[in-house]
Amino acid sequence: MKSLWLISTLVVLATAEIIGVAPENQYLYKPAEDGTWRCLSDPNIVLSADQINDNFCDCPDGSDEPGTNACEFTDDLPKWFYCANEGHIPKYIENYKVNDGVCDYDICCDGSDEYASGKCENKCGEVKNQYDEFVSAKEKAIETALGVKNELVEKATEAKLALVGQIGKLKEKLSVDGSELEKLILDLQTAEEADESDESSESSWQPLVDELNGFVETAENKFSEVYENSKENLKKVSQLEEMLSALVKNYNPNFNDPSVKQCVKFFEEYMSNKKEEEKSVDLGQILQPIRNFGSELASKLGAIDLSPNSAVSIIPTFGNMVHYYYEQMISGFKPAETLNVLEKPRKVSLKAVGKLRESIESLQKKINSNKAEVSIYEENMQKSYGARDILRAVEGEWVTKQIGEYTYKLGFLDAIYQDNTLVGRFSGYDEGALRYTEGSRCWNGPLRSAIVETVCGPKHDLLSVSEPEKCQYKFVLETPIACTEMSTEEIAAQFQIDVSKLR
Ligand code: MAN
Repeated sequence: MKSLWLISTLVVLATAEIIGVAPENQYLYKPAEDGTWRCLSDPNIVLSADQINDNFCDCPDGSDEPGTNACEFTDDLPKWFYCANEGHIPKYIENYKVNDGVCDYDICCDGSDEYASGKCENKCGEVKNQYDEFVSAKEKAIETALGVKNELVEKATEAKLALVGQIGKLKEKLSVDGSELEKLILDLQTAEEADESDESSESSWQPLVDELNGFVETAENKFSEVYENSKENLKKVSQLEEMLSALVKNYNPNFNDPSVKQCVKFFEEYMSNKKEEEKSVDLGQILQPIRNFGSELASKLGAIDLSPNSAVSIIPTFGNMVHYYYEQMISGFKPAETLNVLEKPRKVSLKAVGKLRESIESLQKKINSNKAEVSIYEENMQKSYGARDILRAVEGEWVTKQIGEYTYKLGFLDAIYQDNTLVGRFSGYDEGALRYTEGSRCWNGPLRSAIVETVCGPKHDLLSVSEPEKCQYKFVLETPIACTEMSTEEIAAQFQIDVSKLR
């Protein structure tokens, strides 16, 4: 009964149009004048026109059965049935789904895939509504997401510019510091050379120092001799004074001797004019300043800075040193004042060399740290952060979501964690996917790693996670980063009918 219905239906359709064939291909099924028809890929096989859609497969390419499932659907020779879907979008369905008792509204909303039973009523109106809603919602979402993405692009551009600026500034500093360093090194060389020549001049002073020491010794001896003589003379004067004192005390004033009287008068005048007895001075004490001066002068001569840059411009001559010594002696061995040029010790230049070294060291440290910073930034500039460097905009951002038994945390340019287990560290971004590698080792397995596929959406959201291989994870992340302009066809391709909502 059913097959009778099928045949009669097909006959009716045959006169009008070939079922399962799109209007633009109907001409391929036009029979010849003599009522014959040839298989499309094998024109040698001649059939009669009523063998088309007779539910028997005659042509090897299956072209004689576009409206039935009589010819087998294979991967290398798929067979498609055309659904007109009047009022909505025409589509093709696999021929094995034709008249299989299932209403495939996601493809044939008009129910024509079940034309034999006629059990599937046309729902293209409802499906179209769902589709229109989906498309407009999707277009809106894409628009919003693209807006967010544009902001991210701006942020990324700013971040990159800031980085370029930072590198520029650091390089400028490096160049200034580099010149400063060169200058300091030159200064140091000069100071060290001066120091060396100072040392050599020190040795050239040595004979002079030796001569001076000899002179001091001779002077000491001579002075001791004079001192001893004067002591002897003082003793004689004192004896004479004693004798005259006895005369003054014992002479007879009644005895008129003018010579004696004049002598007594002179002596009394002498005694009254005489200063208080000078304290006796120890010779060692007197000689000590001479010795001190000698050794001080010798050490100062050794220490004097005679370098070309030295502040010491007057080099003492032997003559003025002798003069100094003489002055010292006659001024009661007071500390030296006249040769204060000798007060300029070499320590000043040593201090300057030390200071220069310190400055060079700290400048070198600064330069090294700035160089390291520049190389980090330059390395960063080389990294692949996607078109227009968009990932720079999400640096430091994390997306967290509980999926199944774990809480996943994804840091864009950082790492992914499964609870506290490191799944991987960010290692690159290409073909729209983020890669994370070098995670913690899987028990008896490899280091954990992940691929994060991105799909367009207005916000960042982890949609799913799977583990296709042990400890190798696949995440699906919704993010504006993945958004691009989409054609209506591309949006339509994403539409999936919600059969549960069909009345
Ligand atoms: C943990 C998780 C899993 C992983 C096993 C491997 O349980 O990281 O994802 O498969 O370790 O031992």
